[in-house]
Amino acid sequence: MYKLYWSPGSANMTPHAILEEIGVPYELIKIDTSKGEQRNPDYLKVNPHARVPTLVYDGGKLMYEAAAISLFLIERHPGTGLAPEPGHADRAPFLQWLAYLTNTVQEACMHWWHPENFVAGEDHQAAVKRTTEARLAKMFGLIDAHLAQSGPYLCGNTFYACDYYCAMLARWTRAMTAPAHTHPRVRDLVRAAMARPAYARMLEMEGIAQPS
Ligand SMILES: N[C@@H](CCC(=O)N[C@@H](CS)C(=O)NCC(=O)O)C(=O)O
Repeated sequence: MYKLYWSPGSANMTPHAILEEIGVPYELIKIDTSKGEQRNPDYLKVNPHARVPTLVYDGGKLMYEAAAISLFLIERHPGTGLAPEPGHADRAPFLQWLAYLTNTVQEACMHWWHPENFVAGEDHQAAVKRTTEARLAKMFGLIDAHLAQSGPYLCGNTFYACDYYCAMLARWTRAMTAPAHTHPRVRDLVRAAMARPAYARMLEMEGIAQPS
């Protein structure tokens, strides 16, 4: 049975929704990052990077990185349709979007949520947040333009795990001046994710809501 270490609304959202899509039994182990539980010695043995999510599989093997966990789970459980097979025409854009979202958009979100990890001093941190917010607005603007031209989903007509990832990151912008879902096509994508029972169950289980 899988175990997923998670914290409400964190990068676990996507792998958590995918576990719900797959429908296998799994155990959730809460690590409340708002209380600093990711730095508890016991959890550091699980993930020395002090981050969530971490997946436990095959009776004790450990894996972290939300995008990698997502792909790993999908490939282990064929039939979800959440990733195009190698050779499929959607494979290249799927990999592109998943990597872009986790490398670039997610990192920018981390600058906004945790400017103290990047620079000292309140003024500097406020400046990092302002700059990051403008960068994220531009990124989601470009995503919105792409969806307008080639959507309704990131790879066209099929909803994949990269769309879940985009919906998750859109939620992370909810406290910004111009949240991602104020872009109409991004909003439609978020609504499409929320309309999937697995994503809706994940939101409920994590005790979180998503503006859209
Ligand atoms: N690249 C990692 C990042 C995970 C990550 O940053 N998780 C955040 C929550 S969204 C976390 O654990 N933060 C705790 C901390 O920064 O101390 C992934 O995608 O899994």
